[in-house]
Amino acid sequence: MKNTIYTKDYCPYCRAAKKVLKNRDIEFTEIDVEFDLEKRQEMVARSGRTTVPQIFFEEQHIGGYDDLMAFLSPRHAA
Ligand SMILES: N[C@@H](CCC(=O)N[C@@H](CS)C(=O)NCC(=O)O)C(=O)O
Repeated sequence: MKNTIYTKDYCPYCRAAKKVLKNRDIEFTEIDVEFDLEKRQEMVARSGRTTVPQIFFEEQHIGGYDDLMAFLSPRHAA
């Protein structure tokens, strides 16, 4: 499974999102867009958003940290 998280180094939401994914043994590829304009443009094109993190499970856009928590919550799974 190719999951992707677009991040910036200084971003606390990115660190929190990565911690949640790791705690749940969800593998991911991290793409740091802080100084990579091409990858940042890719993130905006895929997500329609300019904030980080932006998280994808395969091609499904999950969103940012708040969206990830909602997506992984038991209520969502029920
Ligand atoms: N509610 C959003 C908050 C995301 C957010 O505020 N990210 C900040 C960095 S921590 C951001 O992207 N700010 C604009 C920027 O750094 O370009 C989430 O849960 O992901």
